[in-house]
Amino acid sequence: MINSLSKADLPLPQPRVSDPEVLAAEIIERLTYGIGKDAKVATPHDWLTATILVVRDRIIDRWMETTRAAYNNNAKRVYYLSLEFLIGRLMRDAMSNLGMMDEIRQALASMGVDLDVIAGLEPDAALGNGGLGRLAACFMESMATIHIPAYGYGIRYVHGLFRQQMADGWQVELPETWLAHGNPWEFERRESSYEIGFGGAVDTVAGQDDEPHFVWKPGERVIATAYDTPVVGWRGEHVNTLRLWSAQPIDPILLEAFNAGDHIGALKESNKAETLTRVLYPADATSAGQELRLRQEYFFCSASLQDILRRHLQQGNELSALPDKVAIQLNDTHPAISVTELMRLLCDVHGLDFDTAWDLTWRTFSYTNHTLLPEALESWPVPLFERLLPRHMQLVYAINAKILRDARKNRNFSDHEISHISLIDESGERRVRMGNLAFIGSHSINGVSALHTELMKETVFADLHKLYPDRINNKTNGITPRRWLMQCNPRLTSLIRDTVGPDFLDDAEKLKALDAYADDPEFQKQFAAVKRANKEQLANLVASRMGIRLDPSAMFDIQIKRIHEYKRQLLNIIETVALFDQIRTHPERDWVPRVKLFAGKAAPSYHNAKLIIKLANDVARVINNDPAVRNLLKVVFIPNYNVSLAEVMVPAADLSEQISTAGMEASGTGNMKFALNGALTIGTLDGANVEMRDHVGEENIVIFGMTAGEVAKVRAGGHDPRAVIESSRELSQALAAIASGVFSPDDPGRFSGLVDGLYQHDWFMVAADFNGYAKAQRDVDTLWGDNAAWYSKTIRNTARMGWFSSDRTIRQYSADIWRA
Ligand code: B1H
Repeated sequence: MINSLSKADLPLPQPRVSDPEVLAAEIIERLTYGIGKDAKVATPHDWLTATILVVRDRIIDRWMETTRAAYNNNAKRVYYLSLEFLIGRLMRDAMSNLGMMDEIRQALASMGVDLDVIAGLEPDAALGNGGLGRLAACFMESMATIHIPAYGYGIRYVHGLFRQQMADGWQVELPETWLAHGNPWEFERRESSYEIGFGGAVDTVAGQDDEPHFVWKPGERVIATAYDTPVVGWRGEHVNTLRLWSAQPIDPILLEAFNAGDHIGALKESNKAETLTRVLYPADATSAGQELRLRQEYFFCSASLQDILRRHLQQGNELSALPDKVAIQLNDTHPAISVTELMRLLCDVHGLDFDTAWDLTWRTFSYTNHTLLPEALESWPVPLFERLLPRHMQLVYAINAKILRDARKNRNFSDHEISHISLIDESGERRVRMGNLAFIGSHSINGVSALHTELMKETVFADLHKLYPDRINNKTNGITPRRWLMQCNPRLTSLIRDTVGPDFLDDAEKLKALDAYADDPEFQKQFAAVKRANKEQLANLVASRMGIRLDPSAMFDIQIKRIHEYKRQLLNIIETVALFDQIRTHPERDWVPRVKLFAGKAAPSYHNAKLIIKLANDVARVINNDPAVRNLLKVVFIPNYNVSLAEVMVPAADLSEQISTAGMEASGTGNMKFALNGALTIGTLDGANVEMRDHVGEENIVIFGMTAGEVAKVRAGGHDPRAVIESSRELSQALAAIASGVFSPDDPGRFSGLVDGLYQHDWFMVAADFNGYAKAQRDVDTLWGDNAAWYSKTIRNTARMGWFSSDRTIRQYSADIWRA
């Protein structure tokens, strides 16, 4: 009968209430009618799915309202294009933001189900490698929280980041299967699908005007289908969409081939299409450089841009209004091909002339750079680019010609400068520089910490910065306090609320009110009790997963992040070995009991990173089994680091290790999570550590080591690591022990290569910074001995970290870049 009603008369669904009894009834209903399970035989997974569906219903009401409001206001929308969204588990986040955690807990308990048990079964969606992907997830939550109409666009990888297992202390990679039990959060949108082409050729046809028109005839095509996940902000007021694309073949099966008996050949196309979105590249801060990666990048950019233009036009907007209604943020260069794709759509599909299209394009895009590491800067061999994306290659040349002509004519750029700003790197095999393409195609280029942004101007983008001096700006990263305080640390959240009231829940900067309690002995006691309980929780996890017992009264000293030489887990391990020596040599001294905790994944092809994991495990085995250490030192490498593990480790840290070689960590965000949760930071003046020092006060953070400027100077002027090592007895003895096989008696030479690297070049300044680091660690010991001083500092960290909320970061993007 719906046909006879006008759409305005359609009945609206009943608004949902969140009373435990109603919730319990709904969960049962979902179990029965949604999943087809009798409550009596439902598995914990069934309960999880039913609960998620009930929580999801509450989000959907708001989702529709939000989407409708953006449409009615014809609001400017923000599109965050990212090859990674490291979202982790969603259920707790959603319940907490909707304020229905206690009610759901009660509803489940009334049916004999433990919320914590089923929450622990939710897969950890690891569609990202590390900081860059997690930042995208924090940004999505903050954009919803501060009511910015936004879409995240990415890839729905069937396999996220690999599962890490330890085999005799070595990392082994296993496939991750987050979709094995289905994904109740997502909605497949078959109606939102687009054709994506690859290869083929470009035809030129004469247009009515003088300009030739180009028609790309791709040799291959696949379909991109959208899967939408709602992203709910704090207090559930605004819901945005994370739209992830999945690749499907145009013809699921080639029937002709099948009927001719070629059963494998009949599925070839289908397999090829599905391969496109099957796995996330596990490289972090390194360019993957494979054809499949370029295909992934183009696939998701093309689908996203077609979708964005469709929405823009469907609203009745003119193409000329694109920069007023659409802001597209490129999360690093991974989506940089979008610049040429938008040009292609505007020129070839919508018939705009090149100059008009270019003007709309660079005014619409903005680009965030996340690293200066040369190995991470993406570039594609011209022949590969040309074969896969022939039309885009033409556009690269056309854009390049326009920019270079202008630079030479109007700005008097020299040949040398021209060679640096060119989209084509001609220094060896010709390659397309994606960083330059993203820069030239954007009106804003931002770094992710103050230091990183300055270094960007001085190094990789020095010449482009000279050409466009107004475009580079800084947006220091942030973290969402919902997940990284309220949700992962409910004990601390309650204590803060009981002490200073609830204002900080809506504005993290209100945490400042805690400052007044930093020296209050009673509050210190409560703060310490929270830390202690969180440490017990982590100790339980370690005991149950690894069979290792930890003493929660020891200092928990934690380094968790991707394993990379520049992050210097090696420095931490070497210092641990030196400490081990000292404890055995001077058993009479008053050593502070410490637990050194590590976790993190290494890129599967990164040999030294994998060796560092093995070293951590070898050192752990020897130290943990040495009776002379008398439990004064324990070393633990927890396998399979992911968002959920971080949520347990971050609140339990006393000491946060942020010890990268200065100038190499663009920002870091783990550093912020720890400090917010009341850990003391030991760190270098790198990335956002510099700004953290400014905010928490230099007396409340332990800084050591060379500055970025000093590192650059020493690298240029010749560093003599051998002399440095030989002048430090502690360091040379620790290195000798590692190199000679004290920790690897089964293969004494296992680590000689790692140690040789330190003697020969010490690129990451491990030897150079060792003494400063070791001394800083002893200063930390001294502080630990003074309980009141320790908590006075750590409380001030929590109190002063509010500025690092991603709400602040997003407000800055919105005000300065998106103008949304
Ligand atoms: C960061 C990456 C990255 N920077 C290439 N660059 C990748 C590069 O798969 N790839 O090809 C993946 C990731 N990730 C990190 O971004 C920085 O190292 C951190 O310092 C920073 O905090 C984070 C967020 O800005």
